[in-house]
Parts: sequence; structure tokens; C-alpha cells
Amino acid sequence: MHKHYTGLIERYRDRLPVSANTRIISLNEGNTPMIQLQNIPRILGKDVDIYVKFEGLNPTGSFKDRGMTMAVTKAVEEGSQAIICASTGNTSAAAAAYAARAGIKAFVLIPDGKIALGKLAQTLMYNATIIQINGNFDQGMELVKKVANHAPVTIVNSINPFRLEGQKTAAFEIVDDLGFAPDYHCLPVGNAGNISAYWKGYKEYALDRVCGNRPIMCGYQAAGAAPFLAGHPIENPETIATAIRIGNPQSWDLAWAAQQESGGWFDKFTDADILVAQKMLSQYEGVFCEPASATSLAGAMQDIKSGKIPEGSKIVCTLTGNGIKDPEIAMQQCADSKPVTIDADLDAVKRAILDSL
Ligand code: AN7
Repeated sequence: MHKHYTGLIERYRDRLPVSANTRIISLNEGNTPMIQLQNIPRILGKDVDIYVKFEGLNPTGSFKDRGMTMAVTKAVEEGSQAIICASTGNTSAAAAAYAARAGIKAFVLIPDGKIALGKLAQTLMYNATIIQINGNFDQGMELVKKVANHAPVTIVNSINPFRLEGQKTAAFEIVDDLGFAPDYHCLPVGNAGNISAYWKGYKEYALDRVCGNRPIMCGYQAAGAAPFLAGHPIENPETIATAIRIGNPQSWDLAWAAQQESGGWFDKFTDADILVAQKMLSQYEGVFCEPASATSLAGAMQDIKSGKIPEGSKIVCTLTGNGIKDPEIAMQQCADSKPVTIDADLDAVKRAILDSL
């Protein structure tokens, strides 16, 4: 019997807090591709299997859709008419889209001037009420927590436990796709919800013997926004990867537990390292993710090169968001390869081709 795919809640409803009567708010998120890298392992000169879980192919272009389908489904079930979040951009886009789908209101607090253009555009299109603050994500998060005590709004940041429930399905998909859990799972860490959710998913599957192993979790941060390396929250996070420009992660304890229970580690990478990884994925593999997402590959490449991740390993890197979200960084990355402009003339086209062969 053919079954039309209708999103991750339907697919994994046995492992999620929904009932037969729950009205599911979905945009058919999840079911994202696992793409095995073919050229980068060769460039590294290492015998490793690297798969990228391309979460940028979700309906709003990031992994946030996984948590948001659950959070908005539950908000609607509980009778909420409005949701609110603080965001570095992707959560706001997802909240806005799922609120539109549900027919409720979305309020989003974003740091003025510090979110990528595509995220701002889509959040406007989904018709959310955007509140820009003269402050960063962490300040927005504190304000959201306070205002929710004074207004009839449901918080849909990852402090809402339904968010992590939705996001854990990415780990299920990986195991269902590969037939086993990877040896290492690498991902960017900002507010630290995602690493916590993956670990929850892997643990559930291992406990139920769907897989025999659990991966070592590797959490990679931007050097200017690396509280897990500092060992404490930091005041003024700064990075070109604005999605992870976060100094006071809300899932602090859960992320440490994931690192410790899995035998994993945190590390940090400069903006330059992150941009190199983003460009390599695009130019050598045809996979265009946003800068924050490439932090996972920056980390994997370093740890593979050093042997910390040994040859023979199977590695999954989560690519959390789509490269199209941040066209300004992409154009900066390619400032030296500007398109040529020529006359609309056959000889001129021939010359342009021969010049660049
Ligand atoms: C592309 O949208 O926090 O460690 O407000 O957009 O689970 O926070 C975004 C986070 C990685 C970090 N990659 O994940 C927000 C927000 C991308 C992201 C992260 C984010 P978490």
C-alpha cells in the first residue's frame, strides 16, 4: 500500500507525546537525506565514511522544523492562541511557518541586524510579528522567559520540552537509514538543544535495541561563542555564524550529559575555519549549508586529520541549515570569483568559456 509521507510525528508517533485525537500541525518536515561525502575524505587522505544529514532541506530550511512541528502541535492541543520565541533566525522562521499553518500568532524576538537575510525575509513572509531588540539572543531569551509570565503566549524555544522530542527523531532517521548508529556524531552547538535531542534519540533506540551502539557525540562551537569550552556562559558572543552567536545555552546540563555519557568532546573553531568548511562542502560535494552548519564538518575534518577520530570510523555530521539562508556570507565567500559580464554575442561567449577552461 502506498503511503504519502506526512511528517515526522506521523512516522514516529509511537515514540512521541501525541494521541489519536491530536491535531497534528505539520509541513511534512523530516525525512531529510543522508548524503555520503565522496570527495572530502579523499582530499583528507583518510579512510572514513562521512555522511551529512542535510537538515537544510526541511520545509523552512533548517532542523528547527522538527522541534516546531511538535511544539506547535502541543501548543494548539493545549488551546494556545499565540507562540513566542527568541531567535538567531532559524527558530523564528520555523515558529512563524508553523503558526501560519496552525492559524495562530507568532511573536519573535531577534537581535537587530544580527540575523541572516533569508531568515528575516521568510519570517516576514510567514507573517510573524517581529520584535527586534538592541541586544543579543541571550538577552532576548531572558525577556521571552519573563514576558511569558505576563502574557498568554507559549514559549517555543527549546526550553519547551516538546521541541527536543521532535528533534530527537533525526537520530531515529539516521539509524533507520544506515541500519546502525554511527561511531561519531558531529554537530554545531549554540543553544545546545540539538545535541541534547540527538543524544536522547540515540539512547532511546539503543535502550529498545533498535541499534546496538550509541555514537560518541562531538559538539563544535564558534571560537567567539564557545561557552562549553570556557566552562561557563559568556557575556558577548561574536561570530560570523550568526545562528550560533549564543553565550548562555539553555540546555547546558543536557549537553554536558550528552558529552560525558557518550565519551565525546567539545571544541571550537575560528570563523575562518568555519568558512573554509562551508566552501569545501559546496565546491567539492555540491552541498550548500549555512556557516553555522559547517562547524560540524570543520570539527570532523580536524579530528579526522589528527587521528582523534580514527580511520575506519563511520561519522555523521548534521548540517543544520540551508546555505541560501545567508546569501550575504555566500557572496563574501566568493568575492574573488565574480561573474564576468560580456556582450550578448557568440564570439564573446566562446572567449569567456575558453578563458576559464
Ligand atoms: C543553523 O534559531 O538557536 O545548539 O534561535 O540555526 O540546538 O541551538 C539556532 C541554532 C546550529 C545550534 N545550526 O543549535 C535559533 C537558534 C543552526 C542553527 C544551531 C542553530 P542548538
